[in-house]
Amino acid sequence: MPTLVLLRHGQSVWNAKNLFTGWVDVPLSEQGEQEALRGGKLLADEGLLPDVVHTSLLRRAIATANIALDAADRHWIPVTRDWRLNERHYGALQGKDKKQTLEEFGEEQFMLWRRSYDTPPPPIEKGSEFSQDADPRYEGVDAPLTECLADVVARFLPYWESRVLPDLRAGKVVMLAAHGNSLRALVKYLDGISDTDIAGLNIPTGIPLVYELDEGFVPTTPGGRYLDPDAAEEAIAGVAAQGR
Ligand code: DG2
Repeated sequence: MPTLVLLRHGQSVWNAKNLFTGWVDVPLSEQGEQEALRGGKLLADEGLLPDVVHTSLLRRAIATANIALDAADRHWIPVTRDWRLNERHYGALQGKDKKQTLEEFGEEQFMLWRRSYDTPPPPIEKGSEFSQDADPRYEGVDAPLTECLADVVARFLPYWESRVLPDLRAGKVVMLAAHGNSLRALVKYLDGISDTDIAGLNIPTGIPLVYELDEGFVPTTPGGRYLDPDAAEEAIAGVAAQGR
């Protein structure tokens, strides 16, 4: 049965500081490294050994995959990295404090920017401190200046179809090491979640979420299965409460 392991990176230093991150390339915090290690141990304990891994171009996802795969003794598997797995570009909010943003703009606007399906934050100014326009890793990419979740679905799905599905079809256990919102985009697609209901879905850091898929690549258990459901439940509440 095709098996997909989704892993949001461990806590980053900006997650710990409660800052909007998006495409800013911040490292894991010490806690995040521990979460990645725990994620890898959970995979090993379960005997769920990835054959290939796909990551974003951001070091928090890359480091998480490295640490987790090392812990599961799968550090040697083939890896593919692509900007299409990147976090949602958070536009002009990148680098801003979530609590201050909530206080300044109010709950409704804050949640529209964080969780609505189709309202992007204001675009980031080119050349500003947290923009990526001079970053060589995006050479040749029509990099966005902001994104809503619908934009992430639109840029992620071509990658899913052209790069991930062939691995699943070949019978490989596929791990995707990515981000809160890029994984929300994929889960929305896999589980057929509505544009409205996806607002209520949050993904915790560092806990593997496993999907078994049928021959049509539809999840056999909607929502998949977290390898540590109690820790996931607690961490999901923490993500939902960010900014408060
Ligand atoms: C977080 C998600 O992304 O933030 O960009 O700030 O997964 O890369 O840490 P990640 C960010 P929220 O949408 O949950 O506020």
